[in-house]
Amino acid sequence: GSLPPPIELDALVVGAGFGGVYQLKRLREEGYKVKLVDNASNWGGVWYWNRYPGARVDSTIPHYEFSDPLLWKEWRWKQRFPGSAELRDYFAFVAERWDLDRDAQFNTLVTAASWDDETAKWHITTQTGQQFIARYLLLNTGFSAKRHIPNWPGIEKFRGTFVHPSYWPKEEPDLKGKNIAVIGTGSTGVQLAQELSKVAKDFVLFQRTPNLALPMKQIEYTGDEQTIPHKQYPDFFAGRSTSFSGFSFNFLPRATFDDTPEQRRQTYEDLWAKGDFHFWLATYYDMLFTEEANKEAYDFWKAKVRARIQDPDLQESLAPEIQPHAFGCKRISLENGFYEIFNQPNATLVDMKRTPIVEFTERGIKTVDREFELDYIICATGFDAITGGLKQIDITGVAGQKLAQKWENGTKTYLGLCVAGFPNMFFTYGPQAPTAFCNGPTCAELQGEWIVQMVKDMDSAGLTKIEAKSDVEDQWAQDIWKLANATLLPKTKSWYMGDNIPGKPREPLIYLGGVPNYYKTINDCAQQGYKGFVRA
Ligand code: NA7
Repeated sequence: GSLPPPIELDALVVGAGFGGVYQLKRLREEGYKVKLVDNASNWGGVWYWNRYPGARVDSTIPHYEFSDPLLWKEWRWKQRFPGSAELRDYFAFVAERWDLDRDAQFNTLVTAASWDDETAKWHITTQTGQQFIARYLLLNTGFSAKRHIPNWPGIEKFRGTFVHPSYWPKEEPDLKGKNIAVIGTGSTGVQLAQELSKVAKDFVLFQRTPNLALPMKQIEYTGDEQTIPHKQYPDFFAGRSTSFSGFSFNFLPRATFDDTPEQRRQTYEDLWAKGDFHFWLATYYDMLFTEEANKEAYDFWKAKVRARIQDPDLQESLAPEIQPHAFGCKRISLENGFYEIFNQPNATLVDMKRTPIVEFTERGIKTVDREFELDYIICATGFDAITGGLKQIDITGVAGQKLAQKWENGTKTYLGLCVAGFPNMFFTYGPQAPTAFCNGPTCAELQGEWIVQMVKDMDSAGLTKIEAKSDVEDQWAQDIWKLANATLLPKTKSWYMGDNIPGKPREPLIYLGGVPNYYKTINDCAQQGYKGFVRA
């Protein structure tokens, strides 16, 4: 049949995770006509898609929730690190309390958006050809909207089930007693391994790089009691914008070797005992910046982990004698019994550095030295992180310029919020912002609030078009490199640097100056009349 006429809006919000939810709520509150669309069938963003066994956030509660008292006064979590299903329940609760459903349209994939300079509006097209016309295009597509599956030879030959965990079937497959392989040891692979090694007949984990994982220290909440008392919540939430990584904790004010070996050991032990990301993001301030400090942390980590693994070969694969990469410069996962898995007789670790995958076969996976017969292969090989989700939308800016083309040889943004040549388009949790080094809901609120204020300021000034200048964009890219070069991240292969996708430009995809500096920078810009932007 014929398509309905385009829907005219003040803003189209793309993405139903924390970022999009916050913007829909706030912009509507300010009186704007807003719609939110998402390719998923419901709320949750990453938590809609990632429903594989063991899927769980590794930020604690109450870091990982909205700061609105209307919500937290009523909502009760069951775990300190909630699982995917509980997070979806939370989103349903938020949608209900904030009355979001009436402005959401699910099962709607945005495929293209094109800027019309004459009217200063975006024309947005979905997969079904539906059109939206919006003054502002607000992309909250997260950092993992585009899956990555390596092109190993023979994948199509495999007769069993092959799945990327972010496409987990809604109808839970019966994995009990099956032969199961997981490829990849990022957060997803670690979480899957913990669950599936318990139910599989034979379980095989394919590891290319060891995950320098830290003990999660999960807590079950039975009654009203949560780790942080409610009366402390307002201070707690306010504190997120003063922490390097958007949590309630921060780096210690002293350097690793300011302490005596005795004091240092005690400090490490204390951080370790707290679980969570403390050993990563609440440790000596020089850990991510100097090799000696980093190695000291690694050596402590290594001794702790090796003590949990019986087999010396496995010790060497999982916690190598020689530090494999800078600690904390590749995403650390939080684990629950991960290192004990391989003490079980049904579990095998394939160290792909020693025995790489040669090909997939009808029956399973062939490495250089053997073939594994498998029923399930779960390809936990991650995402074209941070930029992939934006580049896969066909976005056309001023004078026909395409976003994907503009970013072909390197990412350019201003403030990690927008792009020169693409007026009135803003994104959260995207490239060159604290993304992934900032707790998600923290960034959703800090960046989201900035965007809402910007829209309001435009209207009170009677302006309709806001666009970053290209010289400030070049400067921002330089700043991003400078901040990164002060750390050990550029020396480490990771998706933070674009290393995981063949052919992707190698560059720091995130802002490493910490949340407080970032927050100050974007707020200063606004206060100085949106310095670096042309507004008309
Ligand atoms: P990640 O963290 O990108 O992990 C992907 C894993 O897959 C990682 O261990 C990779 O090894 C491995 N991988 C990727 N490509 C290959 C190839 N070609 N061969 C062998 N191994 C490969 O994705 P996750 O889904 O686990 O986590 C994503 C984020 O979600 C996570 O960081 C949190 O922020 C939440 P590598 O380390 O590159 O050697």
